[in-house]
Amino acid sequence: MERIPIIGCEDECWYDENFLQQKDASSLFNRISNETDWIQPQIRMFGKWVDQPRLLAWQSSEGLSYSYSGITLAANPYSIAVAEIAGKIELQTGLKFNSVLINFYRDGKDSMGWHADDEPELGENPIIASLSLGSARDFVLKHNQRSDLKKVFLLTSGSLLLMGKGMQKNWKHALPKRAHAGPRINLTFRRILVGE
Ligand SMILES: O=C(O)CCC(=O)C(=O)O
Repeated sequence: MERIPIIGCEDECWYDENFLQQKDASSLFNRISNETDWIQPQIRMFGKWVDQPRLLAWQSSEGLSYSYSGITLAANPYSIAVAEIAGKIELQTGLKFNSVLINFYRDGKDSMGWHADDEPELGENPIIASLSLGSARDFVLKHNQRSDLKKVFLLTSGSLLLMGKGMQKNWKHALPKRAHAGPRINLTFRRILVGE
């Protein structure tokens, strides 16, 4: 994969803009948007329950649930389309994942706030593979200690971003609102540790 140069974080992030061809990315977008049981659970923020500004789904090949921001997502099995793309990502990266968080951003008003994927069940240094489909959106990164280290990537349809070992420990990431954006699906493949 092509390595994204981020000063101070060279080993933490890789990006392959052309992981999928455009026609495959758009057919996968259609399959996943139709095959997925989307939910919009509320999360607890500053003591209040609020709607998350996007739809989502949690799927696991090993029946594993996922807890974050005060909620627990019960697992659905991988859909056929998700199982196929998981296999391709595992083959090309040499990594093994067992779960995926799928986010559906209906338009530019849907977003994801600043966070790190550092839940204990992902282990000390999780590696997360993030596949983007549909409308291109900015993905922003800021370093936890060095306020001068910030980065914006345009995640295009069919691209794969690999968030490597130090990424969740050293950086936060977000997907800000944008004035004009069409629908977008993002899949973040993760490995939940069970007895490892
Ligand atoms: O939609 C994206 O590209 C970001 C998703 C994300 O931050 C996450 O699933 O933790």
